[in-house]
Amino acid sequence: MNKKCIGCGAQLQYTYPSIEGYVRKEVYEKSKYCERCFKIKHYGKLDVIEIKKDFLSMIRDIRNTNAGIIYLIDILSLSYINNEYLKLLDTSDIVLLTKKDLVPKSVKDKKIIKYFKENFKTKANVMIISSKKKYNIDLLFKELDKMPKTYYVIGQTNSGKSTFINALVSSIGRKGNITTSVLPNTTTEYIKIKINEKLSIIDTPGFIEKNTIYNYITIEKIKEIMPKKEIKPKIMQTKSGFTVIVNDILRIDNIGKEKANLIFYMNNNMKFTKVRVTTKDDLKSLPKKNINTNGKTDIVINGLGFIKVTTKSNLVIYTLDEDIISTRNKII
Ligand SMILES: Nc1nc2c(ncn2[C@@H]2O[C@H](COP(=O)(O)OP(=O)(O)OP(=O)(O)O)[C@@H](O)[C@H]2O)c(=O)[nH]1
Ligand SMILES: [Mg+2]
Repeated sequence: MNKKCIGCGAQLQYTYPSIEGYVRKEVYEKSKYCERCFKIKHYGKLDVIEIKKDFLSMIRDIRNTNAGIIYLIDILSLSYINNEYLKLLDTSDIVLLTKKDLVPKSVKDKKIIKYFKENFKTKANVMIISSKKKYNIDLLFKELDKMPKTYYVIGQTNSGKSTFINALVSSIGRKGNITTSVLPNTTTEYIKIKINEKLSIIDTPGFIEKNTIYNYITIEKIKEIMPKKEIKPKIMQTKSGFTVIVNDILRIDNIGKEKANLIFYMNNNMKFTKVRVTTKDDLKSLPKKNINTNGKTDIVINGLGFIKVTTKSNLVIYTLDEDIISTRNKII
């Protein structure tokens, strides 16, 4: 048995149904995909499998070769707190900020790049892409073709690595076969794609961070709350002593003396409700974090989106885990 799934990179096997790369014995010979990728592709059915990898040692191994590194970060999840993988930015040749199509059109690329370079203190070549809208994919291809070699595409799970490689492959008129999905750990092993004689791209399994909402909710929920279209910011003004509740996932209490101005950048279908701080609900029993804003603060709920707070406010945030809450200087 030495065939690999062209969707996720796992070694195909017919012995252990709950382990990566499984196909039924009868179809092993003719299968190109493992059963899980086949189900994702044809039925949109998602099964999560856990991968245990030491990503930092994986990157060390990559650095010991002549290969380059392309580091992908989902623009909506940009956060510089609690992220041990950010030190990898410095050894990356190119940083791609992905899913530009979700960011309001009024926000210019230049502004995001300037923000990123200043706040993340990197000298890497930073570009903004949307694989979904094929935005900047041709430009990037030209960049890579100037310095052709083997590049590893790395980044957090769901940052869009496989979707990006498929877009790159289709920009040169070929078909991108790698499986992509909203579930964590879609790609399980390296997948090498030869673009031309000199240029190859290797897809890798994504890093799983502790501080992302994906670790705390079901796949159905991930599908429901992941932003899918250009975000229309939702403005909520909250008086002192009032609370904003967002679906059944987030609660923000304004415990300061002044009104708070909150602008939500999340899935456009989220439901917002205002109640008094004294109102008890299930969200109030969740982990919480006190946040003081200075009028130029974004509160990032990693995986869900972010809230720009344009007032000096004293807030208490309740959500599934306090580690998914962080702050940064405002991006927009
Ligand atoms: N809106 C939008 N969604 C995107 C874009 N790129 C990827 N996605 C979505 O993001 C989700 C994750 O994409 P993948 O390409 O599977 O992410 P990955 O980084 O390969 O994830 P792992 O294999 O788990 O490490 C999927 O639902 C994609 O459709 C983009 O440019 N725009
Ligand atoms: Mg992938």
